[in-house]
Amino acid sequence: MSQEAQYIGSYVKIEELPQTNLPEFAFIGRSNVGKSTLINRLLGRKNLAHTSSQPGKTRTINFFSLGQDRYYVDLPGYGYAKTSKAQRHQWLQMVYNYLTNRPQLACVFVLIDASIPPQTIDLNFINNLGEYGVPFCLVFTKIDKASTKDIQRNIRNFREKMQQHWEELPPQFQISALKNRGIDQLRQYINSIVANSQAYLQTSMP
Ligand SMILES: Nc1nc2c(ncn2[C@@H]2O[C@H](COP(=O)(O)OP(=O)(O)OP(=O)(O)O)[C@@H](O)[C@H]2O)c(=O)[nH]1
Ligand SMILES: [Mg+2]
Repeated sequence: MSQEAQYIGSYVKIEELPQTNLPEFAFIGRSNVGKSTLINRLLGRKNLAHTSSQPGKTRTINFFSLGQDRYYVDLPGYGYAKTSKAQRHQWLQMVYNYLTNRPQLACVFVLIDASIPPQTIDLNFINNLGEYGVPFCLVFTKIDKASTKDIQRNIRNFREKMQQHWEELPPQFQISALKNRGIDQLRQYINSIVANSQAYLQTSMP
């Protein structure tokens, strides 16, 4: 099967999204955490998803396909200081509407910057996902950006903070999208979900 990467489209309304039953994998996290960079890695392309050193680059729900069996969905990040109240409100509506009303959504990857200590905004976002019952995985990223000791301490502290609210922690990955580290493990995890969803579709056919 071809593994060709394609840009499908950019959307602001849930009703406009592609109507297929392909499994979707969405990437969310603070602005500038590296969502678009990671999607490019998974697609094997340099800048199909637009990246920037300035936060607030991705503003819409952007769909990409890889091969013919999945979509990767790039979302605008949260926590960008220069957004107005109205823009923040619009973001909340658009992103939560997508995350809570999309049966095709197989997994949400929440990106956490592992080069800095735990951020309340990330913990709050994750707790909200829990309240809405949205399944997610954690992707600790930018592991190239600090010493291994600092990275591991930040990750340990983040897990400890999460354990104050969660009995069980979700699957976790440690990556550097910039240096191409940990990407294969993430890709394998996604591939296994895609394979399972194909098996499910086949067995549930009339
Ligand atoms: N050191 C390091 N930098 C990274 C990594 N991933 C992304 N970056 C850098 O972080 C900056 C932001 O990357 P983007 O992929 O545009 O971030 P984003 O999360 O899509 O940001 P928004 O679209 O604004 O929400 C860019 O300068 C990237 O080169 C990484 O793993 N390590
Ligand atoms: Mg982006």
